[in-house]
Amino acid sequence: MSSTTLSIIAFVLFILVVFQLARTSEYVAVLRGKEKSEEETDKANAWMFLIFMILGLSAMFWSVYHYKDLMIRHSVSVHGQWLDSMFNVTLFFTGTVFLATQIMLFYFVWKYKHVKGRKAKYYPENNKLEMWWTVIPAIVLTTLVVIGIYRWFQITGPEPADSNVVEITGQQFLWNYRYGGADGKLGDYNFNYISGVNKVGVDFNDPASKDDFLATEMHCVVNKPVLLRIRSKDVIHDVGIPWFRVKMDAVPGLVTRFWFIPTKTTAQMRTEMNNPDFNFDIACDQLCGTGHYGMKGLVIVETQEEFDAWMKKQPSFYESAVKGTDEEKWFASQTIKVKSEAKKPAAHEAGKKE
Ligand SMILES: [Cu+2]
Repeated sequence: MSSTTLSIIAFVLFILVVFQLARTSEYVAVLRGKEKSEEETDKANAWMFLIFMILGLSAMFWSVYHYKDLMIRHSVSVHGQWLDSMFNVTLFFTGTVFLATQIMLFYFVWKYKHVKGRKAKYYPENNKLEMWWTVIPAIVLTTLVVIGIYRWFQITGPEPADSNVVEITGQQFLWNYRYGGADGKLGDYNFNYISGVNKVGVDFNDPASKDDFLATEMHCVVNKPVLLRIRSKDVIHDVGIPWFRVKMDAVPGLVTRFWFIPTKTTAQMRTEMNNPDFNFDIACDQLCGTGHYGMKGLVIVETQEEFDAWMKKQPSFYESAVKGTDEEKWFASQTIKVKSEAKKPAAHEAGKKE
């Protein structure tokens, strides 16, 4: 006999025992007098409510304390600190209300349990009380929402002029990063130009694209604003960088954006966390397919000098991967002026020339 069958039999027997016990207690009640036993049951229930509350709240506080290290408690970006303080203020108000109402709910069940001869107080309304419990939450919630909207406009507003621009393109199941190169300007793109070689559809007819380079990880300068220009090649992804409190959808056919200022370098974090392997991770925050879990990206935050040295080593994408290949010839043949109508020949799309 398998263990599953045994477990099922045990479970059925257990249910039968509980059922029999309930019936027995019913017979006992009949023998002892119904009213007396009802009062005793109410009393037992009231105490169970009180015990449930104490156990439940203790378990809640214990789990918050026990799992506190699983949370990323300190954000490492400027707007992240705003978001965190908003989160804490919201948690303070909602937490206070939660504790007060839950304690009252269970305590009152215990305090006002059925006792023979006790009558409930008739208390139909109290306008003053109702006014206060409407006005106070209204003020608190309006304040929270107004602060939230103000911060949201700051976060999603125009990026500072000295921002480093990074184009991040999601695809099933990885991230592509493109930098503007020496001129700091990202060249144009067109999804029709996407091929096996031209991974994110860079438009090489745009002079600004000639020095663009593709990177395998994102590099940022500490305390310098970074503007992410977010694209997707296939389905909706989402750029999530928990340490920076960055989260924005990557939507096919659109460029979404998010700017942020990292406040600590990777090296600083490694010392602070006492972890030489520490890294800022990018996760895809949108369930985008079977390989979704594998869409991990890397952000290196470094000093301006380190960043410049890294950038100098990056070969231009055009020079290293396109120049002198069939891809270049194909591009040269493009006379399409209206980009949205650009269409590639089937052979090119299938990547046969590679
Ligand atoms: Cu994804």
